[in-house]
Amino acid sequence: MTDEPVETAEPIAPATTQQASARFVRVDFPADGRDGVALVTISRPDSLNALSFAVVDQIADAFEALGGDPSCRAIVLTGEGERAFAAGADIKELAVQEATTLAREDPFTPWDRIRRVTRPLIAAVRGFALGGGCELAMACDVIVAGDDARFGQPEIKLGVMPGAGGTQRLTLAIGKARAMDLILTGRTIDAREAEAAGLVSRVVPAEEPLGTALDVASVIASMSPVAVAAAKRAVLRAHELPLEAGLELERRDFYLLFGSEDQREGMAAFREKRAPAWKGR
Ligand code: CO8
Repeated sequence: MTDEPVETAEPIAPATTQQASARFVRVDFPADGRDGVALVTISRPDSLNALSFAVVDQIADAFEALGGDPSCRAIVLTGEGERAFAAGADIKELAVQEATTLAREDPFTPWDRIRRVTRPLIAAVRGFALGGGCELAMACDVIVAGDDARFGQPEIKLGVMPGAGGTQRLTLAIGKARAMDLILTGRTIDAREAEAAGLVSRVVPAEEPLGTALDVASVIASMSPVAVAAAKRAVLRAHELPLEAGLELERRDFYLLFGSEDQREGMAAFREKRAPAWKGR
């Protein structure tokens, strides 16, 4: 796989770069009894899995394809190698961009596609999750971090700011005071500090995030897909809506789940002391 820096004096048009033909994202289905789980791997280890426009586009493509596959019930996202989940946007590509090109081409639209993924997304983070890499982890629903992970939004050191959700999601995750500290100084934090701040779901030994993330995905995949989709939607609304609107929508979806076969099956199985057989409807 070629992974050469893009060398051009011209601003790069998104999705039509020289990189667009290279594959930087792999999709696997772990063949170890983890039914319903897909693994998406960002594979640019020589660049610490830097997120060029093409890479983010390929991640969004992979998520959308898996979202259309009823046999996929949960998706794990990770970065190739031990050094990084993703060390941010591809600085070599970003460096040559111009405001007018960015405004015209709007190359961050794949991030909107990632936001709309209905399958649960579990990030398995080793090493660096910086800038766009931290934003990508935060776009996932659960973050499992190795104790070697480092999180941060160092864009300020490059004379810019987070651009793919960092100012919003980091603030929602860890609060204004801590988010301002990280975003305005560019300081990075380790996995333990990230866990204490509420940024990550679990911290595990350095070599274990992928296995743990696959286990988490496997548990989620064993639940009713209808209930999982509704629950994910409702939790995201806590971030997107004022409390009153969020509570109203949560209650409506809760009521609606009582129109599903899975609700009847789940509660019947509990009463009959057996495992539920989900129908996904
Ligand atoms: N972009 C491009 N290449 C990178 C990046 C990156 N973000 N990060 C690392 N690399 C490359 C290095 O250039 C180097 O390549 P080469 O061997 O060809 O010189 C290779 O990866 C290894 O990196 P280092 O030698 O620097 O490794 P170190 O262990 O010395 O340092 C660090 C690791 C601290 C992670 C360091 O590489 C670093 O600071 N990287 C940049 C981190 C950063 O600033 N990230 C934010 C980028 S801006 C951003 O994300 C904006 C978000 C906007 C929206 C998102 C759109 C996708």
